[in-house]
Amino acid sequence: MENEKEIERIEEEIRKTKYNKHTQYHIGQLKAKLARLKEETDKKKTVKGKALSLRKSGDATVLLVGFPSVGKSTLLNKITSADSKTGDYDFTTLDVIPGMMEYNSSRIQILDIPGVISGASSGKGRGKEILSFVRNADLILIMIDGLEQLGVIEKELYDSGFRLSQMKPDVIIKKMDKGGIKVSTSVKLTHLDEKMVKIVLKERGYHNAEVLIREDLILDRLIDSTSKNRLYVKHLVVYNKVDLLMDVQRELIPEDFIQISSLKGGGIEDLKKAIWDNLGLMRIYMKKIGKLPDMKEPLIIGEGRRVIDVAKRIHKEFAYKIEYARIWGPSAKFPDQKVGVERVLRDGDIVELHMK
Ligand SMILES: Nc1nc2c(ncn2[C@@H]2O[C@H](COP(=O)(O)OP(=O)(O)OP(=O)(O)O)[C@@H](O)[C@H]2O)c(=O)[nH]1
Ligand SMILES: [Mg+2]
Repeated sequence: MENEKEIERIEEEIRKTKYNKHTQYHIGQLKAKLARLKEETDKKKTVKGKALSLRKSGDATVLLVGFPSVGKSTLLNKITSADSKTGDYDFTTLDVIPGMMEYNSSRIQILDIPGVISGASSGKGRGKEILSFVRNADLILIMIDGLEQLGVIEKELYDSGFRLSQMKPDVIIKKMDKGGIKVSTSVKLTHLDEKMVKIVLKERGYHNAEVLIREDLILDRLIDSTSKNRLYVKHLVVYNKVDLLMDVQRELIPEDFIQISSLKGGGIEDLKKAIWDNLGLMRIYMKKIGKLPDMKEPLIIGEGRRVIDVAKRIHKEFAYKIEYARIWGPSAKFPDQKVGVERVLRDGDIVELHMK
């Protein structure tokens, strides 16, 4: 309770204070303190309210969020197969409606959590509750049926620690035993200086540390870099019910939003493809020596993975046993190319593993 009052007071002060040369360090300190207080309250909540757990199922997990009645359930029914098996959930305090979408031979779990955003407009969002729950979401789909909803949802997710389609701050903080706070940078900082870094780190509980900054940080990202419960996850905005809009209204929708009609079916294939593209998955077809490749059930694995990662996925021990591979398909320079275990694969490759 004490913390909550203090949080409100600081938020108010930050709102009222203009950011300039004279106030910047004070604001920096306030923001860092705010982050600390919020983390403390969140921790208490998690202990009391039982951390929710989600068993991962399928090749990737997508979280669907949006205001009530935007059409989340309608979409889920349309893109997931009714008979597909889904994971088990701890329904302690949240309703989760899971569905499994099959696409490009992969199984993508889509979670609809009604009520997450409903409280946002009243300032009582449940975003924080779901934060621990969805730590392993690979993609967030924000569904809207009006442009004005987006800001509210984004703010709710931001306040809950989500950093949508952002890179993790390129900052390394190493705790030390003594020596105070030492800051080194590999780029010129144009938004803040060493003094600010020290103020923020001290407020976040670092007294002796080596900090290496490798991007032109802004204050909020500096604070993010000192926080453990930030979630850097990709997102897509899906504009639903476009069947109700006139052409002139549709033209106002930003180009990178995916326009669909869950009810009539328009845009659904584009959406599925966008989900696949943003998850960064690849299909690797396995071939046994002397046999034809299995073109029906590829191994689904993240982009940028190597031969050795594929081997490991098939059997833990293969990591030590594998000697080389033969490959066909998009990444092979020629069919039946012999490659080493560090070779990075591409979507659609056929791989034959050779053991020692
Ligand atoms: N015209 C039109 N109506 C739609 C579309 N998608 C959903 N609806 C309608 O919108 C209403 C709400 O849809 P739901 O799928 O239940 O919405 P929801 O987001 O799951 O709502 P909550 O579970 O309450 O959060 C229903 O009457 C749907 O038929 C669409 O693409 N076009
Ligand atoms: Mg629903």
